[in-house]
Amino acid sequence: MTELQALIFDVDGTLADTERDGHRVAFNRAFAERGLDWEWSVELYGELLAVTGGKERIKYYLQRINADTRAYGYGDDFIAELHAVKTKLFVELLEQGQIPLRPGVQRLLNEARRQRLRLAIATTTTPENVTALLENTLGRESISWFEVIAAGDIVPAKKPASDIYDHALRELAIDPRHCLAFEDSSNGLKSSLGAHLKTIISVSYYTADEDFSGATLVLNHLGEPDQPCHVIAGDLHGVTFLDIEAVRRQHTL
Ligand code: XBP
Ligand code: MG
Repeated sequence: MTELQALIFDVDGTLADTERDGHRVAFNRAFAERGLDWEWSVELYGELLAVTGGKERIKYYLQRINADTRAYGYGDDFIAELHAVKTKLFVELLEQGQIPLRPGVQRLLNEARRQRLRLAIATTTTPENVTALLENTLGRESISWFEVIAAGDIVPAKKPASDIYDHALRELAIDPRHCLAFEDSSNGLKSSLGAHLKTIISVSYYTADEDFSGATLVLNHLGEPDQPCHVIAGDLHGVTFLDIEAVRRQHTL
């Protein structure tokens, strides 16, 4: 019997659509603050998202896209310091309430807690970003709702490697058959599937056209009673938003 016991959530794109108006804006502000004339447009940032992790993304940009010869002198310490500025600016955006949770997220978390499901997070993003997002949307005490917050550089290989989900599962001391993951991107899906997790996708701004083969269900968002979601792949069995009963049904498929 593989009863559902735990839900593991990605953060960026899944809990909130953070990339275009959050991370991208913070990167550009950090570049300006450090006197760099780099500008990541909405379109360019979509390409850069193929690389998960902010520090890794800056490095890739310097190696492959920015032909500025000054860039050759920018080593890992410089990138780490620039990225710390970006994290500070991203947290400021969250504190200003600029980045809301996606439809259905708060409702589903509340229902999961009422039904005593265990909760965890598995994300590429920096731990401060997770804490700030939770605190500024769900309140300070919401950090404690999550038994495990697996984030950032805690594992050597970021998504699409399965390491971050493997780590979260180890910390939860649970078999993946008792869990279900929530993701928004193909890199995230590769990671969760690599950890043998059934996965529900809610596509986000940058990921709508990605390949989600292997996902149990693909939605435009999780939906609310007054805001029906749209099924992109899979079967929601006639309901118009994802509640825990629907999650349990997906888990048995
Ligand atoms: C999210 C990311 C992150 C964020 C930025 O991927 O790729 O890098 O863009 O966060 P996922 P940091 O949702 O698949 O976990 O700058 O803190 O790395
Ligand atoms: Mg994501």
